[in-house]
Amino acid sequence: MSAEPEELGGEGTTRPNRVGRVLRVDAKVVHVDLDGTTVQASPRGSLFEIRGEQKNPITVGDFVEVGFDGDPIPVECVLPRRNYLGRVASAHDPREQVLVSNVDQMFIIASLSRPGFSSNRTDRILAACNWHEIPVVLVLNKLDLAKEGEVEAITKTYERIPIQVISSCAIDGRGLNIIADRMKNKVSVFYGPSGAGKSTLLNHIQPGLNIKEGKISKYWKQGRHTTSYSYLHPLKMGGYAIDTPGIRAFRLFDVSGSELRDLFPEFQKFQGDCHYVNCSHDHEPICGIANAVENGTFAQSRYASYLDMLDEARPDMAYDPDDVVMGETEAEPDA
Ligand SMILES: Nc1nc2c(ncn2[C@@H]2O[C@H](COP(=O)(O)OP(=O)(O)O)[C@@H](O)[C@H]2O)c(=O)[nH]1
Ligand SMILES: [Mg+2]
Ligand SMILES: [Zn+2]
Repeated sequence: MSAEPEELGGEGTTRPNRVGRVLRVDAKVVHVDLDGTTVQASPRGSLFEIRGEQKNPITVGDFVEVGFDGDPIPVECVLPRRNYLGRVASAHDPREQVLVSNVDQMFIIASLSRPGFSSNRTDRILAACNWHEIPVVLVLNKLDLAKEGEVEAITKTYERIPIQVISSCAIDGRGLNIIADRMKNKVSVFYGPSGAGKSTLLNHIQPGLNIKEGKISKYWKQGRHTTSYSYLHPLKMGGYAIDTPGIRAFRLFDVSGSELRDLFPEFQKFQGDCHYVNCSHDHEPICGIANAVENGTFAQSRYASYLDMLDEARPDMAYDPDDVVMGETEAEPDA
């Protein structure tokens, strides 16, 4: 027999929870899309107990089950994620903050001026996307403000990795078709520093979204955040775009030194020249990466980003001299 008709739902009958998708997360409520209607729901307290090392139990893009009873109605559970993007929550909170989930691709929106391009920030996000196996496109926005040769130099560095690089101008429309073509029927995240043009680009790609944009002013350097929460926007062309607030710092969560090396795919080409198989490309005397940086075949900026992240990486257990490998040598008490 099929389930009870809804009108009969009362005490003693159980109605199956409805599955919806999280559009936005506020402090107390989450906005959930239920078959085209947005409802506000409140996470069950139990969701906060099972999150482990994660700061937030629910994020934008999650599929959730919501119940019927209560005001606001409860989010009962979060369905397993296909993927997600995470980082260290903040300098004061070492837990993992989950930024978005269930996405097909990330557009790192960097700007060429106001704010200027940061290779360190770009490389950090790029490494995080590699870690979480999220395909990436790098967008160099504000093409109208680019210094001569800048676009070519940055493009060359990132195409070597390789990733796709699109230069764009949200003011005159250059590059927008290429971005839009890639977004069709996909879930895309727009991520990058505040003021890079994420919201402006999305407003052009889908007129009518009416996302608030930052005003041009001499105070832009103070980093006013116009977009203060992430939002999953359904797209008329098919798919979704997630607009995010600007980021300042980005630290990879729980990645070890050797794992970090694998997040720089260009190392592969040169690491055969390293003297040590497990070379950290940091202090070793004969290092293929350091050589390549010296002779200009590996970008100095990427190498600097790597060393910066290596400083923060979790030590590799296997190389920790105090670590006892299980089952091999049991530490003997001093005789
Ligand atoms: N010159 C120029 N300004 C842009 C471009 N794209 C966006 N802006 C401006 O940059 C400011 C910040 O844009 P906004 O979309 O709010 O950035 P967001 O913080 O990344 O969402 C706004 O004043 C935009 O008008 C561009 O391609 N060229
Ligand atoms: Mg914005
Ligand atoms: Zn090396």
